Amino acid sequence: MIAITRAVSDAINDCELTHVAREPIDLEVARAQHAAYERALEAAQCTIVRAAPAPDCPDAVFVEDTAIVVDEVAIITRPGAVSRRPETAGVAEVLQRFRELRFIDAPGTVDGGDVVVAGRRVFIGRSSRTNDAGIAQVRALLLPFGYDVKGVEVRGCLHLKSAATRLSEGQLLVNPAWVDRAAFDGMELLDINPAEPNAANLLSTGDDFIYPAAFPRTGDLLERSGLTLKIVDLSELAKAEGAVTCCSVILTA
Ligand code: CIR
Repeated sequence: MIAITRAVSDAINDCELTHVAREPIDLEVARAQHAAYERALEAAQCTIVRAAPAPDCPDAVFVEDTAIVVDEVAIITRPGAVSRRPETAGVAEVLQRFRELRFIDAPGTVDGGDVVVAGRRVFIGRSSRTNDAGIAQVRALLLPFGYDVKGVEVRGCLHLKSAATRLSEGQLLVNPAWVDRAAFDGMELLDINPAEPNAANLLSTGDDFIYPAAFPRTGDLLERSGLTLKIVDLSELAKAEGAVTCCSVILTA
């Protein structure tokens, strides 16, 4: 597997924030945590490929939002936040080595953080970042490859992946306060511990799982259900409203 990552920008303190109050982010700590995250990805059988740094893009470290990658193709998104649109070129530059590229066009907007792929099913959050035109474009681009794309309402959080992520092809980890269970008909759902609302963001890379230290109760639940977790501390990037899935784009080589 390949994990595309990107350095934490010098400007991260100017990041977009939606549901989190601004607090100073310590750049050195954020960079050390990001380096440990990359090591966890390597331990999870990923080869790291870094996009060129984008020091003028405060949110550049959150590469997930710039692309949707499946085995057949990569879709370069048009992020919902205008400040994030300059991030896509550098990720496209890397991804074109591995996949044919397609692009989301105006008026469509999509953040990769809204896109959950589970086998041939693709759930896309309708959020402050992703609109219906964007969802329709992803549907049209993936239909020829046999993917079923479904728009899903999210509330109270930034992205669909704040509320639901993939545990396996048929199973999701969810926070039912932020997304209705009924949206995922046919999938098996595991609920987070409700005392940890941000705990539904888990990163799976094949058979390995990377999970934040911040959610020990849900972490326990996952381990009791048989998963082995690689635990990382991303507390500084959480101040920029980032989590474990946001900091990489995972693809099969
Ligand atoms: C933003 O608001 O766009 C960034 N500060 C955080 C993006 C996090 N990305 C993600 O969850 N996929």
